[in-house]
Amino acid sequence: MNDVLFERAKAVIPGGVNSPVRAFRAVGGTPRFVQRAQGAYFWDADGKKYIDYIGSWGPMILGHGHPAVLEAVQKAALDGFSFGAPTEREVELAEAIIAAVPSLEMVRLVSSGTEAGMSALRLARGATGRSKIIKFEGCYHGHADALLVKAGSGLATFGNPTSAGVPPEVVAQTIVLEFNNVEQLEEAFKIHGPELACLMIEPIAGNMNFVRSSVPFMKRCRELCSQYGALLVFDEVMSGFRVALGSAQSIYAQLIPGFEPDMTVLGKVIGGGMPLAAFGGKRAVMEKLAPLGPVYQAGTLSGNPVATACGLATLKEISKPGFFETLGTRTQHLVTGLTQAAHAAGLPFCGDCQGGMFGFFLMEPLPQNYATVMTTDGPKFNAFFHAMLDAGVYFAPALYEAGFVSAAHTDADIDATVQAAAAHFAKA
Ligand code: HOZ
Repeated sequence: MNDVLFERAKAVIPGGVNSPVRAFRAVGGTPRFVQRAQGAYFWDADGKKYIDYIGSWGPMILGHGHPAVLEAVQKAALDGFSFGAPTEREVELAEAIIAAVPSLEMVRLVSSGTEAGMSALRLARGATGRSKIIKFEGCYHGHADALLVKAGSGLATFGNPTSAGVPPEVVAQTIVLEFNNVEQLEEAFKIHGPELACLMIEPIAGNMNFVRSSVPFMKRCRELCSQYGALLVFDEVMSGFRVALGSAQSIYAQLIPGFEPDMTVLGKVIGGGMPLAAFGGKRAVMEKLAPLGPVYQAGTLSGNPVATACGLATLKEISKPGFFETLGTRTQHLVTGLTQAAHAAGLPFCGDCQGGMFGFFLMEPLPQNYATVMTTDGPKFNAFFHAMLDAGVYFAPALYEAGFVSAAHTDADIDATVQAAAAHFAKA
């Protein structure tokens, strides 16, 4: 049935998918068409059950169909799908986001991570009156033109890190540097510092698998942005409310006294699986946005009443005491289990995780930048991916994507996953 659906899809949708990584092109085979999902599992069009480690690429932190979220969404849907006018729920969600992330004084709600990143960039340029920006190789900030240079995720998967259709003049102001390279960073600021509107970074890069910014690197990013008046923009679409309630920035704040970014881009978890994202920062910057200021940004579905209900119910659940401790322990259990299973078979393997987000590499040691991530053995990963898929375990169908554990995953799910991996490693 998956094959039949894929053939039908290919006739009417480019590549048969509405987002390239879903197509299984990198790993080969037929994408699984999802029929329904519950908790930590989904069932494909053939009725086969999978343990889901994608969770819609991050949003489903509570697992699928959490009763409190379902109830909130059902109630909201009865009140109306979309009004194009403000609602109390948008205010509540903005308040909840700000309460959890101290660097945020104001946020604007939008519908997708791409929209949030693109709008944050325009605001950074409008607020500073500067044009140049720094981004890092392997970091993906959505598919807005200016940010689609040497990006990770689907672009890395298909070996084409800069998209066609992006005019050179549009990216002429985008400076791309190596992730975690302090020397290059300092050099770039020396040359371009006074012209830089912002430095945009995924603090924990989830679009080149899972690579953390080192603490010295992050510290220098902060210092140099402050010194030259550029805004430090954290893209936490993946890591936001996923690695900790206060997002990745709360982890760096524990390691670097007084640390905070100037602006933050959020998505995924804050919508709980509905199309919802946000960008925010200090009041002085955010008040440059229309209707208060000269930087234009708008959206018919922004702050959608059903999406905000879903996001609010999700944030309420993940704010409960101990939520991230339990989730973090379970994710660590998975990464440790997979690592031990590979090592027991004499294979190189390493992984890292934070909260409910993880990555693993069929190599050692842990990569620190995109170039090293790119040296991973693709065919080896593909064999692993398919063995796991056959065993009913759904990891991302691409080397360059992070994975996600939800609160619905049980220790038994993790053990079953590790056992399936061990069986594969023993034969590999
Ligand atoms: N850009 C997403 C992965 N980092 C893929 C989204 C999707 O295919 O749903």
